[in-house]
Amino acid sequence: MTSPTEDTRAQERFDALIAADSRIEPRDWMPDAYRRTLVRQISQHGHSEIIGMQPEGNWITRAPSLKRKAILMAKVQDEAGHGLYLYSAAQTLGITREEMTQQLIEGRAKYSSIFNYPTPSWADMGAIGWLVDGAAICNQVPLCRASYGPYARAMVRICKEESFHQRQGFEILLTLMRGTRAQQAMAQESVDRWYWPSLMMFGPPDEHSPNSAQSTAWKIKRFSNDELRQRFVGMLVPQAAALGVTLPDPELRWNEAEGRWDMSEIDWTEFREVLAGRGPMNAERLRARRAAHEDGAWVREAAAAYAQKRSAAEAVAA
Ligand code: FAQ
Repeated sequence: MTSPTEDTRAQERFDALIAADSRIEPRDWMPDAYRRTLVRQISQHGHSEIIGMQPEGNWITRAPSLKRKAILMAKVQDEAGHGLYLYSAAQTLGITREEMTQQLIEGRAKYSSIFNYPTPSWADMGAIGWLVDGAAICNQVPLCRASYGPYARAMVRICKEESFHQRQGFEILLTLMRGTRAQQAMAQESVDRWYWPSLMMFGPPDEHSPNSAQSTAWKIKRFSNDELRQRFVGMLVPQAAALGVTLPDPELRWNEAEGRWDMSEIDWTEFREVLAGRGPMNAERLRARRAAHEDGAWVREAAAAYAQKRSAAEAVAA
């Protein structure tokens, strides 16, 4: 038990570290609400990477060439790795990997809305890389400066890999856009489907973002949802022109007077439906994750038995 004076001093130290833009480390005292916010965000982020393997995993057996298959496999493997870094970062806050997995497979945890959409065409591999990884980078580069050390450090490595992913997606779309009319149409159709969901990845508009004020005060978030969405659109416009694809928003234009992009209203009803578990692929994503967990039970048992055998052998040798 700590005394009220000790608690006040700990809080003051925490506030001073945040004010000085220093990092909070796992051994440091932190308010319970800060810990809970980080567990929430980091575990959701980890779940997104893990569930995020499914839409692309769908194309590994059908990639159009051996080279494309190898690249796609490497990308999906990177996503598994990102999930593991993030789960490890969350574990430093006191939650176990098993708890996080249970929350996910029981449908109690959120993961990014974007992974509840289907991938019916090969061009979707390009659109996911260009738009989904592009949005992920925009959101995650500022998280490299998040106040919690293990999260910020995980982000540095993740962002390096995401920027490679984004380029490979762009290159898939560029190849299609330099191809036949049918390939160009496939690329455009895919961009039309992924554009709006990728804008939703940044979260609700600022005035409906309940967590933003506190997360910004704690320097977990450095920019608001709408600021990052604007930055993302600004990044896409010249890239879309280079690709020769049209962004599916007739209202999209630069507003010189206000220094921002004007755009059509995002369909927030669709966003809320996806978050409520009623998106096109929510049920399938959870079913597949649950099945993978159950199918992997023997691997976990074998690994635990091996670890026990090894530590028993080490105890005898010592
Ligand atoms: N989907 O008050 P806010 C990737 C929830 S990784 C689902 O604004 P906050 C890599 C939010 O959790 C993509 N839920 O919340 C890849 C909150 O609910 P809660 C994942 C969403 O936390 C690429 C409620 O709405 N990236 O793509 C979404 O301040 C390709 C109210 O929202 C991250 O997780 C959404 N889109 O801001 C992998 C980045 N948006 O928890 C494979 C880290 C909001 O109170 C292939 N996370 N919600 O019940 C963040 O930066 C923040 O958590 C935000 C949301 C910006 C997502």
